[in-house]
Amino acid sequence: MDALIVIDVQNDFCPGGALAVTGGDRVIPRINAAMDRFDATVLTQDWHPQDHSSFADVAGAAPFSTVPMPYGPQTLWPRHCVQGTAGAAFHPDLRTDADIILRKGMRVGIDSYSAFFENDRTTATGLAGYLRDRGVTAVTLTGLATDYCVAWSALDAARLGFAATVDMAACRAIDLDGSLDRAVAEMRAAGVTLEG
Ligand code: VGL
Ligand code: ZN
Repeated sequence: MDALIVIDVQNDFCPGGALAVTGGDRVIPRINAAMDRFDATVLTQDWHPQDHSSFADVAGAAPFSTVPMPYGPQTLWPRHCVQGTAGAAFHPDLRTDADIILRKGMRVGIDSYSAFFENDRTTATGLAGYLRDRGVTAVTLTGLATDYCVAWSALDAARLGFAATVDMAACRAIDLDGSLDRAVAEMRAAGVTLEG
């Protein structure tokens, strides 16, 4: 069984949003078309409380700077995807007739880039169990952003034993200080297939 995982195609990551990814909305037609070709479809939604510790204004430091957290270095972001806001909603053109919608990043003290684990890389979201219960052995990842939530999800999928593919044409990157090149190298080294 093959699953399509669509990461964080939300207004705040699209043009005009609080943490806009260049061309973020351009991935939508390809993702919508792909949804019919998979046995299971998963959407994720970055879903932060308003006082989330990854927000630069909460931490009192510059956006895109890095601070130490108990679980490791954490990049600080402009406030984005606050629970229940228009920015946290899926882009209106995205198909939302998925099998499951997984929200992540809800805990104040820890970020969650990956759909599988919070940023301590050990606290599970439950997605692996869901996929295994559905008989899924292979996952294709799409969405935003290539170098953060997509890459971390792909690396975890491979680590968990799923055959992992990233459809690069259905992703767009933030690309902060070489983060895209690093993410691509890490994904290749982990055996993730990059296509598109
Ligand atoms: C993301 C930064 C902060 C992402 C989410 O979806 O890639 N990036 N929160
Ligand atoms: Zn976030």
